[in-house]
Amino acid sequence: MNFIDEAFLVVRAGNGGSGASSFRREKYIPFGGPDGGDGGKGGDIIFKVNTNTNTLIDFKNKKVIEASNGTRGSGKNKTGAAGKDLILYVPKGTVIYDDISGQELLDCCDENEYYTIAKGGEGGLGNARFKTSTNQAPRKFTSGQEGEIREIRLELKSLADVGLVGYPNAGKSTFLNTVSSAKPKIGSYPFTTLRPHLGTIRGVESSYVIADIPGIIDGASEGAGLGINFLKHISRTGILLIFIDLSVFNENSATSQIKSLKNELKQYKEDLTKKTIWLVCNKIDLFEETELLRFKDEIKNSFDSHDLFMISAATGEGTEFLLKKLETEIFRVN
Ligand SMILES: Nc1nc2c(ncn2[C@@H]2O[C@H](COP(=O)(O)OP(=O)(O)OP(=O)(O)O)[C@@H](O)[C@H]2O)c(=O)[nH]1
Ligand SMILES: [Mg+2]
Repeated sequence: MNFIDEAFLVVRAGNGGSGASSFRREKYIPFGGPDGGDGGKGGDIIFKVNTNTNTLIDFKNKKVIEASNGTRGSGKNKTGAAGKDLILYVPKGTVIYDDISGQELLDCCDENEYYTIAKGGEGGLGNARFKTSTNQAPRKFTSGQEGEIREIRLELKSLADVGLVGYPNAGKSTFLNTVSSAKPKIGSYPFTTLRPHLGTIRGVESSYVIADIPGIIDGASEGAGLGINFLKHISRTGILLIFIDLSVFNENSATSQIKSLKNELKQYKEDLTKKTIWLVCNKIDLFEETELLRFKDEIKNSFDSHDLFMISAATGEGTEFLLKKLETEIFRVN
């Protein structure tokens, strides 16, 4: 599997080069003054967003990443060469934490930005800098500063407006296929989706992004199924859609399904349950109107505070109405 959404690294920026101690030696100038140049600056380590990638796989086997050092200054007031900055490309939405303190350092969301994580050391000063009226021939120079070193953790938290949550087979990926140009795999077996997929919806006035993630089962927070770590990809969304599979609906399990899913969300992060959560009953094409009304009533009885939608991801019925509501809600939230 080439999808990785967490990586650990040590980044070390380049050291500054040392200043030089040197004196002019030219024909016919017996006592040339000091001409030792400064050392070059060490290279920075910089993160940049690459919108063509959606995985941190490139960092999987990397442990230490180093930028090059600045070189030593030299005579004739020559400054040493600066170390080359090292640019590391990450997917949009990669958050970088200090792995020791846990503090968030950078959130790489803007593809036009350069995010410097470790600064290269400044170059040392050459002896030419130390010439004064009382000391015309200083030998003093300084060494370059050390580059910054950081132990960091990279975490990809996808950027999306809407997240799809549900048991496996509920039809989350079918929905994303129907309403966007994203093409996550669809299958009649659980855990067809193994990594998040993002789909852009071109609304009437704006575009927004829906994230489809692997299905969640009871006990996912304790590691059952594919676990709940994928929930990080919907942690930034404003709205969550809980998908309910009507084909496995029975009167006792409908409410418990929703309760379990909400509980797994809570286990991951309390904040997730504070988002706007809408309930989406999928696969209405399999039922008569009277049955659908019965399902609706039952869910409304227990979860009246959540908006409820009835759709068929396969035929597209009800999806246009849902998308319209989503667009309005996203505009309202922003
Ligand atoms: N009849 C009917 N079948 C549907 C509908 N939506 C999805 N399905 C079927 O349900 C099965 C599961 O669909 P997926 O979209 O893969 O489900 P998922 O929620 O993404 O599942 P995971 O990726 O495993 O979490 C597939 O066989 C789909 O063809 C629907 O509206 N009506
Ligand atoms: Mg799926």
